[in-house]
Amino acid sequence: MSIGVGIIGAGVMGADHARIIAGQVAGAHLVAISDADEARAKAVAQETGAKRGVNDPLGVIHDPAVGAVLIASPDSTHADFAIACIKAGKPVLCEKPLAPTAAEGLRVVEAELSAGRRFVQLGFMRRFDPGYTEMKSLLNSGAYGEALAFHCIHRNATAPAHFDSAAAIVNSCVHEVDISRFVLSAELSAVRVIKAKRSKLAHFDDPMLVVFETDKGQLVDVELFLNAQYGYDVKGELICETGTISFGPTSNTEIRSAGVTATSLAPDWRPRFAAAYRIQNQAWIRSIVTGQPAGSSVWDGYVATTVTDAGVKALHTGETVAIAYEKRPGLYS
Ligand code: ISE
Repeated sequence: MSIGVGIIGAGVMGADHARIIAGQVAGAHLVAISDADEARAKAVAQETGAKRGVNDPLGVIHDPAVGAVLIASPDSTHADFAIACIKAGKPVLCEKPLAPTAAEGLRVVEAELSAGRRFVQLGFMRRFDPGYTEMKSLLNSGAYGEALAFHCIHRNATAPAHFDSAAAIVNSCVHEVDISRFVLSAELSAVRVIKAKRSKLAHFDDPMLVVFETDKGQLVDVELFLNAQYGYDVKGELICETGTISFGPTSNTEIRSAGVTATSLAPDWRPRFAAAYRIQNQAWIRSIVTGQPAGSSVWDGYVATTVTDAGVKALHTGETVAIAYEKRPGLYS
């Protein structure tokens, strides 16, 4: 059986997902791609062998040949499209973040609760990255004692022109929020944002240090530097009682020349997390067949936006902000 996939959004991530579904995922085929720019949808459809490229997101969701929907449209549209899919009874892989704010994200939780089952997998792809998954299983082995702190580095070469300091937290730091909850099996309970000296090459507060406390008393510190110029660089180092755990270089090829040893860095997250995206998308298709949900849930998406709401407040006030959540419904236990 092959599942017909419809994609909403044919931008950077929509096009990347289309290529992954078409070329690297078993048990699925592309049916339709929708984008507000119909020419872009048609171009991606033609490149990836999808039957049609359109500007009709609801038409794609309701197309009987579409058995599952991948949402990669602008962040502010994720929640409404996810709710339309839940109402249509279609499984969804929704790019992060679930919504720009927790209040909007909660509407998707409520839609799943009304439907009585989970439909949406959130695209926090790092949960499928071999580096982070091994880090989590090494921690869980108990061989290094308890985790005490987690140092995270999140650097982009350049940030898009529409980004501001809040977007750095809502759109970029949200990855660290989800992955630290995943690795530490803990909830984030407070957040503080410290601004560094601003780079002359940045148009918002960049770099920043975002410091979280967890409900287990651990610290998670995130260096966010979205105009680092030199490339895309994500690092994580877990500090445990008897050792540290971090992942190695992501390029296997090392060049030694002219007195220098070099490994290359990806220009952005797509090559850096190529394995994670492929494994994630395959896990999504498999979960539709088995009925066993995979990856982050809508609840995880709501929690992440609750944390980033608090992060934006901490950014504006300079204070440490406590984070409070709704009660977790049984559907997500
Ligand atoms: C972007 O939207 C992503 O999701 C990338 O993974 C992240 O590293 C980048 O900072 C975001 O802007």
